[in-house]
Formats: sequence, structure tokens, C-alpha cells
Amino acid sequence: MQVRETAEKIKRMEIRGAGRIARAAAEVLRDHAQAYSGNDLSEFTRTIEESARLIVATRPTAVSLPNAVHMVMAGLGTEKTLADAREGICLRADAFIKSSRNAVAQIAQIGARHIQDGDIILTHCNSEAALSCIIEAHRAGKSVEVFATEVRPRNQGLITIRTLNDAGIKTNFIVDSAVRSFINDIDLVLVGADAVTVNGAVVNKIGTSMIAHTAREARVNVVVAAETYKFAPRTIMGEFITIEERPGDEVLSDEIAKTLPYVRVRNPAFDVTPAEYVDMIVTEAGAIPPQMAYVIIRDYLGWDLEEFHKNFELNTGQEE
Ligand code: RI2
Repeated sequence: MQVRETAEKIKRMEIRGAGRIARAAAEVLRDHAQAYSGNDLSEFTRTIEESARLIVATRPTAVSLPNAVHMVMAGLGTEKTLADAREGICLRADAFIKSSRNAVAQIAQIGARHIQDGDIILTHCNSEAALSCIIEAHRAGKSVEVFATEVRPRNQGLITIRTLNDAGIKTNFIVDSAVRSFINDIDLVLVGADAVTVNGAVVNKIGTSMIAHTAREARVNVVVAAETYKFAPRTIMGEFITIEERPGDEVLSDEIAKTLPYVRVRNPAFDVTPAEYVDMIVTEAGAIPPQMAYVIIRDYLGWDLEEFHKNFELNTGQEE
């Protein structure tokens, strides 16, 4: 079944990046709806809901994933016929995918304006949104140079340097622990986000908070590029973002680990950068201070507190 395959790919990070996994989720729900061969509306609803739960449960941190699924599922249950329900899923999935791509393109335009000619930018991990700003600034004729981290343990930095290289952007590749050694050469830290909480904290690849702290100490601005669907509505209700802890063998091979019975490998995939370490979040709705996160949740995700209680609940069992 295609939904299971996509879920596995997201889990294994063959499909990765907060925006990409959200679009993959919308795509697979659409394809599943199209492929449904029965003629029973309640069975259709059940099977789509089951798929939605399966997809949401793949990775717990990137809130783009449940937000995308929520947008695709909204309305299911109110539609009166199977044809309408199927069409609804397909239309909403396509609308999400299109708006997600547009959002990245708009972020590129807005973010590029915050990059000055001659800037040296530090980026961490592989963020489509953050890279789009750098590439757009370069395309607009600004001279930019990038420091890209390696990003242990999954080495997403390799994807970043390839993209930057292909765009013809001068790039320095450094190990994660070299950030403080180069911070005084940096004009701007520019990263993506997996989630932004209502108090403006940014959840992103492990190491981001250390980089932001180092940048603050060196008085270097930290800018986050994040589509509005990466803001986390449920944090209004006091929910925490679950930080995914991935298997230890991503860090240390099982072969070595089994010779070290007293050693436990810890592998959190993300960390939290408090709002006070973030100067600006560039969204498709504009560049905002992190303290405005609530406004984005209210105005762009349209999820108010009352709606929470009415809405389709994806009981993934991941909440803390
Ligand atoms: P875009 C990634 O997570 C990184 O943490 C990256 O900063 C973030 O998603 C946002 O990526 P992972 O899937 O949506 O590599 O901007 O764990 O591409």
C-alpha cells in the first residue's frame, strides 16, 4: 500500500525536510482517495482517517506534517457523498501542495531582501526555505558566501553544499563544532524550522540552539525561514512539541555500541531555540518578530481555541 511506503520513507528520512514531508503527506492522501475502489462513504472516511494517522505518526516534531494532514482532512465527515468526499480530499491536497510551493517562493523573495550584498551567511541542516532566500539573493545579483555545517549524524549538510554549489554560490563546509571558530566572519545566521511555538520558540535541527546562542554572543542576527504551516497551533493549548529521538545507530554503529555496555547513545534530532535568540522569522505572510507567532497561528492557520474542540482529532499518541 502506497501510504505505508510513504510513511516508511518519511520515517527513514528518504523523504525529509519539514516542507517536503508535508507535501508528501498531502500527495499520498490524495492518491489514496483517488485509488479507493469501494463505494461506501463511511468506509472511505475510515480508511482515509487511518492513513492520516499513520502518516502523522511517522515523525513527531515537524508540525508541518499534522498541519498539512489537518488541512487535507478538514471537511471530511461533512461531505454527503463519496464523490464529494473524494473530490474534497483531492482539491484540498492539491491546494495545500500549491500553497506550500508558493509559500517557499514568497519566502525566497522576502528573505532575499534581508540579505545584503557581500553577506557571509551561516546555515545549518538542509532547509529548502532558508536556501531559497540565499539562492534568490544570489540570483538578484548580490554577492553571497555561505558557511554550511556538516549536520551530524545524518549529514544533511551534504545536500546543502550540493545545492549551493549547483547554484554557483561560494560555500565553506565545516564540522558542526567549528561554528564558534567562524562566527566572527558571519554576517547572518539563516536556518529553517520544523516547528514554531506560540511563544516564538523555534524547533529546528539539533545544534540550531547552540548556533543561535553563539550568534547572540557575537551579535550576529539569526533569521529563520518558515512557512506559516510550520507554526504549531496546539502549543496555544499548552502542548509541547515532542522532540524526536532517533535510533542510536545513526550516531554509533551497533557493532561498536555492543562493545560498550555502559554507554548509551542519545540522538535527539531537534532542539528548541528560545524566541529571544531569534531576530526574525520570514514567512510567506511577511517577516515577523518571533513574538508575533500567535498572530500567525490565529490569522493564517485559522485554528482558534474553540475550533480545537470541534476539529478532527488525530490521536497519534505522541503528545506529551
Ligand atoms: P524545510 C529539516 O528536518 C531540518 O531541521 C530543516 O531545518 C527543516 O526540516 C526545515 O526544512 P529533517 O527532516 O522545510 O532533516 O525548510 O530532520 O526544507
